[in-house]
Amino acid sequence: MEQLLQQIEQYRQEIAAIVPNGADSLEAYRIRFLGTKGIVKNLFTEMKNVPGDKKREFGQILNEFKQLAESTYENWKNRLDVGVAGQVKSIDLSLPGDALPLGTHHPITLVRDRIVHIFGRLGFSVAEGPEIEDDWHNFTALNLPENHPARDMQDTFYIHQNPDWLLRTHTSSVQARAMERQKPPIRIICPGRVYRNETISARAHCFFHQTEGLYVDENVSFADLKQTLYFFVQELFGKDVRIRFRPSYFPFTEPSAEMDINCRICGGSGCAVCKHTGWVEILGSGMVHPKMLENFGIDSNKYTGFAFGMGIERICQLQYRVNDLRLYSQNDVRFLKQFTGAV
Ligand code: 2NL
Repeated sequence: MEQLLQQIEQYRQEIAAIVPNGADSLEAYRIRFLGTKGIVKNLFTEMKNVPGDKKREFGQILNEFKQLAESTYENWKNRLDVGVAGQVKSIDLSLPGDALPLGTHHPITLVRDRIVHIFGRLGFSVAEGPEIEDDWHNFTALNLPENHPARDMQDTFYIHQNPDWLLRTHTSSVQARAMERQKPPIRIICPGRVYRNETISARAHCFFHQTEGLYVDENVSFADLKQTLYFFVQELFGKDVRIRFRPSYFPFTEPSAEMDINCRICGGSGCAVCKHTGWVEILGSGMVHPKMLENFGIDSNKYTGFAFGMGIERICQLQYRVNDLRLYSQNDVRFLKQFTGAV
């Protein structure tokens, strides 16, 4: 028994040191260790000489040794198959190389970049800001009063260390920072990730993506808002898209309106996405509240502005028919590789 164990240990060291330099020497290794008259087989025939109470222990050692010999063989085989040119006879150097698989853009990235590109052509530039915000930029400056439900712990992630800090709940905070920083004319588009304290399901997630836009200058009117957003959806969905505006309410705009487009999924005949109305909401918008302009020292008698916000996941759903929000963040390659479209 003692002798056998010593012998196995020697074989182990031999296997660890082995470096086959081609198919022939790998085959020699296979015959020596794994062949029908090879070392592994021989060791197993020794089983009959091992005393009964040691058989179990020795059997285990033998099995481990066998696995080592086999996996070493497989590893070398794999390495040599794709290995250094010329070492293995089976490699035909005249064959074309393997194509490198190309990655794809994430659908959120694709849609975000399309949105940004369309507004870019209208003279909007991209603005970004921090995802960890303070109360002023995320709420107070945007005319959200002290006891607004959005401020509730139930809806907003606050940072433990400092109750003034939170994860931004919309990208409006980026526009707030822009108004703080620069004087009109301001024409910016603000894409980014936002956070809400929601239970994750097919229809809700604790983080998602928005694009908001802001245009402040002299003589900016509601007609500018309508025409800009109409142009935007025509570029995104095609010239035949139809729109309608419905009155709405946001604390930071007055008047406010939500914009619907005719359902691209069913073409208006009625489906689950448009809830059988033929229309789907795609964004909220309005004229920037004068109080907001004044919050940033912008003279609301001289300047007016419009603003809008949309969920990127929502637009993605309309373009690609993704029906479960969780798919966007699960990183399942089977999902991701389907999005090969150009930006
Ligand atoms: C929606 C609606 C909206 C805004 C966002 C905004 C930002 C500033 C000033 C005024 Cl700094 N308005 N943002 C305005 C109207 C609607 O979003 O449904 N978003 C997903």
